[in-house]
Amino acid sequence: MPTIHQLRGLEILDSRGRPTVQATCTLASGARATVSVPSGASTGAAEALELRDRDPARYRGLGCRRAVGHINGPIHDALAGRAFADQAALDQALIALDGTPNKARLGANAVLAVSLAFARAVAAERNVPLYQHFADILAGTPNAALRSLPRPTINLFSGGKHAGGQVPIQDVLVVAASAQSMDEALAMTAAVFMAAADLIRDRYAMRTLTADEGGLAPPFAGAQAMLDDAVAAIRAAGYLPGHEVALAIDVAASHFYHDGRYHLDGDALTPAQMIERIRGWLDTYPIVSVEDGLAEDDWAHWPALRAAIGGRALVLGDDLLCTNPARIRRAIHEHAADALLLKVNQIGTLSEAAEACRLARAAGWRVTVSARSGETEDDWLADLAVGWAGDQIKVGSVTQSERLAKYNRLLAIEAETGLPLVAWPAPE
Ligand code: 2PG
Ligand code: MG
Repeated sequence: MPTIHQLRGLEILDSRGRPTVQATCTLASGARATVSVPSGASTGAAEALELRDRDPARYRGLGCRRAVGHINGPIHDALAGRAFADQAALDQALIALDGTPNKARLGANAVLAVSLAFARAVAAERNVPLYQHFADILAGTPNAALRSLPRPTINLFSGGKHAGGQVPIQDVLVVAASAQSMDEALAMTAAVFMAAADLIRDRYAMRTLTADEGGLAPPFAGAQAMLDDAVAAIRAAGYLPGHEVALAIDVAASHFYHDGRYHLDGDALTPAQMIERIRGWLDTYPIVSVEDGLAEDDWAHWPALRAAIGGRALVLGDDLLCTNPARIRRAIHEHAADALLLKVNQIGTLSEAAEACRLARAAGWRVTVSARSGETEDDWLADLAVGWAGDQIKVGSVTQSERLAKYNRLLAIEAETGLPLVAWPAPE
């Protein structure tokens, strides 16, 4: 049984230059692993609490010394010398030690770093690849079968909180629908990205300056211009929109929803009008996935959104669900969505994220495994997406090393396993 010898935390910097948490777990066997955790900007209100120092004199209050102190102090003190039968036992101990519903005492950043570092150390102790260990954790058995590689949904254009809010829609993503392999999906997406960069230079007289997740972020006139330009880039790269390359969008609607209205492109839309707007986009553009088409607290209208677009595009919940099993249960019950955006730091332990994944699967939902806008060079997310058989992976653009670390790891896993790319979306 894996026995924890030592836990150590370190404050490091993420891709935005903001502090985040790294943890190293050493087991009694000598196996040792280090993990870094990401951080969001367009966060859901129901996410577990990311503990920040709130000292305005240092990193504008965003320091993580308290979270790191919790790893080196109370978490190490409580867990060192103890043996844990499995990941669930370790995570239970962390949840009990924290004692709050949202990890507010120790910090979800501290708790998740330990949860993941333990997983990676145990994988090393078992001498199995991390993706296999993740698969075994989800299945609850060793040597669980691996199914497929996730199809990447790759950031092309950015807006919202990741790009200074020049346009309300947060992401327009490229889906290499006809790609047969990860290698092909990345090459196709890179071709679209380069075509888009040329188009942006000509149309907006802009260099290829990129947003938080590496997407292009010119001053689009509105959502429609963003989507028109994406389709133009697909064509310019020589692909047939919809058939070879499709689009996914993260509307991130929570961030422009106030007083019951969606403030989009100069309009103040009612929820019904917002749903119609999205349906109109689906009629015009090859969109196969719509994330957060409505706001996180607009529960009353999500079922109507699903009824309007379900079957044509995924109705993907991010802020709505926050990888939170209770919220996912409610969404399943109310037919509010049909796909889960899974971000482990929204909930704070691997075991709770696994429960979220199992719930979604049992309801017949698709699962998109997602990075955060503030990432690190760590690549564990690629292993998680393969181990948990994510249908999609969302990591950001094909630029910037904190994004490419995950794509490069997916290429290595593809070469190692020969797994096929998941069949989605269905060929037209
Ligand atoms: C999202 C994520 C990733 P953030 O909204 O889906 O794109 O953003 O990490 O800022 O929450
Ligand atoms: Mg989102």
